[in-house]
Amino acid sequence: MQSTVTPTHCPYCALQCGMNLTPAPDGTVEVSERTDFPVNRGALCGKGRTSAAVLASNVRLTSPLVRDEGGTLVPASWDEALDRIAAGLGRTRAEYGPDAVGVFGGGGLTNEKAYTLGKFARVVLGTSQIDYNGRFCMSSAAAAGIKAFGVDRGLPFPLEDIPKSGCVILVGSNLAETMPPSLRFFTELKENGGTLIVIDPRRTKTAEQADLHLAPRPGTDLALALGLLHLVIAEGRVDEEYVRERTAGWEDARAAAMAHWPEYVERITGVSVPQLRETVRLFCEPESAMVLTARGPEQQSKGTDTVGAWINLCLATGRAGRPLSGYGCLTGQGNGQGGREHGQKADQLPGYRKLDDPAARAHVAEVWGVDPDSLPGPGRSAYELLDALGTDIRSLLLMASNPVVSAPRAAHIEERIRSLDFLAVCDVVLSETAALADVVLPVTQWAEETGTTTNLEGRVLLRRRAITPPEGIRSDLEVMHELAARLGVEKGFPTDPEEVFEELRRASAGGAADYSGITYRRLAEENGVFWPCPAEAADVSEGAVPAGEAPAVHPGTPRLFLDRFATPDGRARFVPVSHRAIAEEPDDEYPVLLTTGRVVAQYQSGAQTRRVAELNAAAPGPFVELHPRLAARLGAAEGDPVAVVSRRGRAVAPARITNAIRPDTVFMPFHWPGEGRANTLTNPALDPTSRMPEFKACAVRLEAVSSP
Ligand SMILES: Nc1nc2c(c(=O)[nH]1)N[C@H]1C(S)=C(S)[C@@H](COP(=O)(O)OP(=O)(O)OC[C@H]3O[C@@H](n4cnc5c(=O)[nH]c(N)nc54)[C@H](O)[C@@H]3O)O[C@H]1N2
Ligand SMILES: Nc1nc2c(c(=O)[nH]1)N[C@H]1C(S)=C(S)[C@@H](COP(=O)(O)OP(=O)(O)OC[C@H]3O[C@@H](n4cnc5c(=O)[nH]c(N)nc54)[C@H](O)[C@@H]3O)O[C@H]1N2
Ligand code: SF4
Ligand SMILES: [Mo]
Repeated sequence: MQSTVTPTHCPYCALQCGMNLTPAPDGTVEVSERTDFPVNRGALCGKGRTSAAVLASNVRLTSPLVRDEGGTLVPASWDEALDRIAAGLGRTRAEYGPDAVGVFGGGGLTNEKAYTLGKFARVVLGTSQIDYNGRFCMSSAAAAGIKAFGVDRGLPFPLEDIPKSGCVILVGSNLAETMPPSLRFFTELKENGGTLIVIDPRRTKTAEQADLHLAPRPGTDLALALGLLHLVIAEGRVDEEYVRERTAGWEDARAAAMAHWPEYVERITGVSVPQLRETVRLFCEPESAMVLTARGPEQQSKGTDTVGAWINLCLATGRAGRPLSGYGCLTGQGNGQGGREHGQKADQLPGYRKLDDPAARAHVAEVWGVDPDSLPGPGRSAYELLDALGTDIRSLLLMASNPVVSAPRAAHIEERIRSLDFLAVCDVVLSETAALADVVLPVTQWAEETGTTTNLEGRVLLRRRAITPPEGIRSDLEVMHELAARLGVEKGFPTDPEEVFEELRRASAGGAADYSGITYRRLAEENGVFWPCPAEAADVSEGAVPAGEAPAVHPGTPRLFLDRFATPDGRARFVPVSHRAIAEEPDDEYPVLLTTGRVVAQYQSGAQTRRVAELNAAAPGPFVELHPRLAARLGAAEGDPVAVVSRRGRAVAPARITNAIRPDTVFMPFHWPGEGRANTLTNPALDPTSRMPEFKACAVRLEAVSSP
């Protein structure tokens, strides 16, 4: 066993905090401060601090499991488990064709794994049916970013720019709980005289830090942004020169905004006209300003238009592609950025290429050594794929997601998963979804394998192997290598992450997310490199390197759009958008709005964090957050069980009564399975462009539950 300190990064969220790992003689691993990484400078949240607990063999999977004749999952050899998967997937393909085999990935996978999974689906299985959980995450912001700017990189600038800006509007982000070490950048913003505005139906820990907190009705951020743009125009605050020189499409966007009078917007959102005016003043007066969105405005059936409206506000005021100004999306998962770039998305090839673009197909097919015509076309989006299980899709290979807990309308999705002919799951723990599988494969975790992730800033990072995995565990790359061989593809699925990365570099070369100038060696030396980073020094953008000094290598691109946007003509595009209602408005039968989200001590479906004692002590279970007025009407006291009922189902959890939430809205975190599962209730109404489900607003009624 190595006994030295290994600098690496956290397994959980997109901040990808730096940490040091030291193996102890008793087999445990110590997580300690690593101060040289600029994003967190040593700080870690409770999840990162306790992340090594999930490496312990008493909470994780240590052997492949297969379902025996009695229907029980029992330990099996790797050969038996892999043979069964190859047979299960192969049988479906032979009987129903390649598109009857589905693949579902995750934004927690390293770039190497996400890339290999996409290649595995298209080259080995020949299926178009692959998508991943990132569809449920930042897909609306990605779609809006591509429309407006021509490229989707969550933040077009490093986090360290935030404290130097004049004003930041945080739309539907509770980063004090979801990315705690990043709060520092916003505290420094205020110390430097900048203003923080938070938009959230709840007065969250983040909202408590704000100079101004707006609490709109869930699902109305689109109208809110339009109302602000209306005032910008009415008050003569449009940056006409910028609009003329750097944008296109202003007239239509302007007309759409003019139809959204402040009084009308007040009626829709519940945010008062004086508050709208104050927001415009604070946003427009300083030299520079930013808008950052997270899942609040994005996880809506109109998330793409909503983000588009916030981008319009930035463009009209000249706050994009200028120093210390811009629009950014706070991506969520550990590799939420890289995971959306290299081909595990239904319509995508590596390097953020489009699967239906003949030039992209030809480039990638050449790297893969296959005929471009053999590559399938685009497949279904995540919810549509899960909804087709058991009907069009008969077998599924699932890696790094737990949809039984995290998918919308989860009872239906659970039933769809149970109806599959064959399910194989690769995971580190026996998640609620893995428990339904025919075969479960135990895989290595972050500390046990090397690989790259790309954090929310677009910074590509090297996670290093710090310890030897326990006996009997293999990596996702080894799994795909073995399955490919069993399904007749002997070559092209290496098990060494660096070898995969070298191929990814070539596959991404020339694409929007160009990694071709990045190597493991550079990543180890430079503490991360921002994409795009093409291999040729000739491509260095103006100003990035002192004049006359030709760089040996491209320095990477911390800041995008300063000279031009990534559109063919270099101009950003306004989108003409108008308010529309949420897919399911409250009515007499379901009079209350439900919104969902997170708490600081649990991560996602909880598969990992619910196995950590310290985190469970801090966040032991689900709850229903509601206003005292709603609680009184229900006759519920603090801690009483409350039933929340939607058209999709019923969930029960203890009441948490607080006046920090709007009286027309209840909130549930989604980290738990069982009776308190929030996703039993949520509405799978999809955004027409991003195919994002409406996690953040549906109609429910509340019922008192008599305690036993
Ligand atoms: N502790 C913890 N941290 C995490 C995660 C986790 O599970 N736990 N997950 C990671 C991932 S993958 C992600 S995507 C990020 C998510 O990070 P965030 O987006 O910060 O997380 P959420 O709690 O889903 O939503 C943020 C806020 O949106 C508000 N909101 C609800 N409805 C609306 C609305 O209609 N409009 C507006 N403006 N706001 C609304 C909620 O009240 C909530 O406070 O967190 C990452 N970090
Ligand atoms: N109601 C509601 N639902 C939501 C959301 C919401 O705000 N509200 N947010 C949505 C969002 S933003 C997201 S990102 C999704 C996330 O929801 P999920 O996709 O369920 O995410 P996780 O719980 O992180 O699941 C990851 C699984 O992969 C395993 N794993 C971790 N690392 C690896 C690895 O390297 N290889 C393999 N094979 N497995 C690994 C973990 O143990 C875990 O079981 O939930 C979505 N669902
Ligand atoms: S904020 Fe995110 S990356 Fe940082 S320690 Fe916590 S979970 Fe890990
Ligand atoms: Mo996410």
